Amino acid sequence: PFLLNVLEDQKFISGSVDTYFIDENPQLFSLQLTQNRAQKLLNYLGNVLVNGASTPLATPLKPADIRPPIPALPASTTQLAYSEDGQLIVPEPPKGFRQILKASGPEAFAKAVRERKELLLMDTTFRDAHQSLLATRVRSKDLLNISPYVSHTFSNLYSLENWGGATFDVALRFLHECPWERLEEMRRLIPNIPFQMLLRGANAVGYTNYPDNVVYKFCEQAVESGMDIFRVFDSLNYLPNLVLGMEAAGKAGGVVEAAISYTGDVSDPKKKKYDLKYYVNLAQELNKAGAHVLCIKDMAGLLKPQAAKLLVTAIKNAVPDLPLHIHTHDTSGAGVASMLACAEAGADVVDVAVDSMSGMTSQPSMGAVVASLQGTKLDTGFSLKNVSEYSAYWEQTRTLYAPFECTTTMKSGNADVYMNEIPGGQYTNLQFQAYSLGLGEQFEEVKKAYREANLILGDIIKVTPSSKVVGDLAQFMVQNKLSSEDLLKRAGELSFPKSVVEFLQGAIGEPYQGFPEPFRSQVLKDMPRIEGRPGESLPPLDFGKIKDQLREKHSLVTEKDVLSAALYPAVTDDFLMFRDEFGPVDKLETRVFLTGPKIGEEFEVQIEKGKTLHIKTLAMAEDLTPSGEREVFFEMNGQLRSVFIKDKE
Ligand code: 3PY
Ligand code: ZN
Repeated sequence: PFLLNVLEDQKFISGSVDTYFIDENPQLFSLQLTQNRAQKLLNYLGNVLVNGASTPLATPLKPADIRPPIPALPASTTQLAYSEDGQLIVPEPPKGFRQILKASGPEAFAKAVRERKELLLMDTTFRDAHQSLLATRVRSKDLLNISPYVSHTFSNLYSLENWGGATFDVALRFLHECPWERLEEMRRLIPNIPFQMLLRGANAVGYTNYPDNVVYKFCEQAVESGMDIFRVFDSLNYLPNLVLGMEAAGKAGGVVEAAISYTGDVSDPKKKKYDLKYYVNLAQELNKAGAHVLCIKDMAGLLKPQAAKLLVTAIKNAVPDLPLHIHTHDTSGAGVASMLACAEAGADVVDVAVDSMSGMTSQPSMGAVVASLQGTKLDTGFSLKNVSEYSAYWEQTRTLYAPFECTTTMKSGNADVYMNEIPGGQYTNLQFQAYSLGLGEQFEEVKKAYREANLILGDIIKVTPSSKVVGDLAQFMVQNKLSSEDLLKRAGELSFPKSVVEFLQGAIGEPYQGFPEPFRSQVLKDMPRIEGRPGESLPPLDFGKIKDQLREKHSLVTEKDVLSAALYPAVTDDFLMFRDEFGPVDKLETRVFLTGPKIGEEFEVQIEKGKTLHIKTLAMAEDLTPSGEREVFFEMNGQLRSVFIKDKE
């Protein structure tokens, strides 16, 4: 309060006092005052009301006008409560695998997992499920609301996948929230379950290879912010890239879960390139390189039950000591059957998403796997009652994200994925893009072209970012009406998408059995080529320089913002600008964040512990000011406030 008085003092405002103290101690006068942030939020709300959503909405569907009920904690525990200063008090949850990890380290954790006879589960609801079904748009607020419940009810999970992949980029770019804060907040509410992230090897959580020091520093900060298990993959299964990511995760103190991206079909003798020998050999290499856990990452959902049995058995025989964790997508509809086959064959952990966030391009259903194993030696120990309470929360929460629903276009799974091999998240995206062009039938063409593009590129592993290369080439073929034959004939004269050219140059690594020739030479001609691991030839990034540049432009810049900027310079710059202007928009409810409050609506926003704003939207002026602004009126904590918003219409 004293600080506010100073800032509001007329003598101070007029500048007639000596302000050297302020100049020399700017941190004491940070603009992050409650008043200030509240005003920024009103500006945000005014903006959405006057100019519409601040984040692009993919469909005209509106978020539901509901507050999803949060299930009560188990009856034996004290329920959630707030302390006098508004801090959420969460009773201590049961111990989980994280306690073993923290007390005894990654090797002991892996050993405990390996010794467990029952099947363990990773819940992907907080990451891959919404990345696949809701365009990665689930906000921190909705994750945090259900976090205490997860911590208390699902304490026996192997892990909760809640970070990495596309969530980092989308949080900053579209949700205007800091991914690091999300991680730290989830950690505070879930101290017992290991957190798991998806690390794209040398691409970290981006789409391109970064200098090594970026990947190392990223992992270090992730562990410091609460991350435990790093699922490290490379989009070409290129060992040097994988090893770089593994070393970065391991050095940071994380559990190294080394992932083999799966493609083809090991149960089909006609598919020769990626056979059992290929996968077993890679598993052995990853074991040698220091993996604590092995993973089969079936990003497109191609692992049929019969193939699952063969693959799990072969890897278990070759590397018996490491836990084996299986990831899949349910695109074809065979996901539950495959995960059961994996479990039967000796896999230690499988991935599931809670029922209402499962199926189609997401993971197989948690409830279905739990129920299928009840009473068997692999029984997961979870209760269907808890799974269904958790599912009910997500069923409702999902309706807040109606503008991003994949079900606008996708009505069922489709076994054609075995032919086109499109990864889950990309499958949804490509279908959506085709439909938004008004051409449902275009999706059929894109899928056919995707298959052809993959063969032109040499039948490669397809997962972010190599999947984007194939997708870009497929769209290029469809748009320019090029058949495979045309494209190969005219390879020397066509102007290919940038991602395709860079892939052929070696910018994301080397594909198994090399680049496709003569296609590569015809496209590249005398363009430069990268030999070996791309990150090796990139100069280290100067973090100090980035920090200085950010501090020149933005009011509050943390070490974590510097890391965000190292990965996504332009996106982070926009994010910081947005935060400077509009404050903590992550604290708004999802419907209000996306489409703004209704006129007359009253709601609360807790901007920090003990600081709750009571806001009522009163009215919007009908007329514009001479400078084209519209006044929007609010009541905030009982006081009338208004903001002037430039009307962009
Ligand atoms: C990602 O890289 O985000 C993926 O989910 C790949 O499967
Ligand atoms: Zn996935």
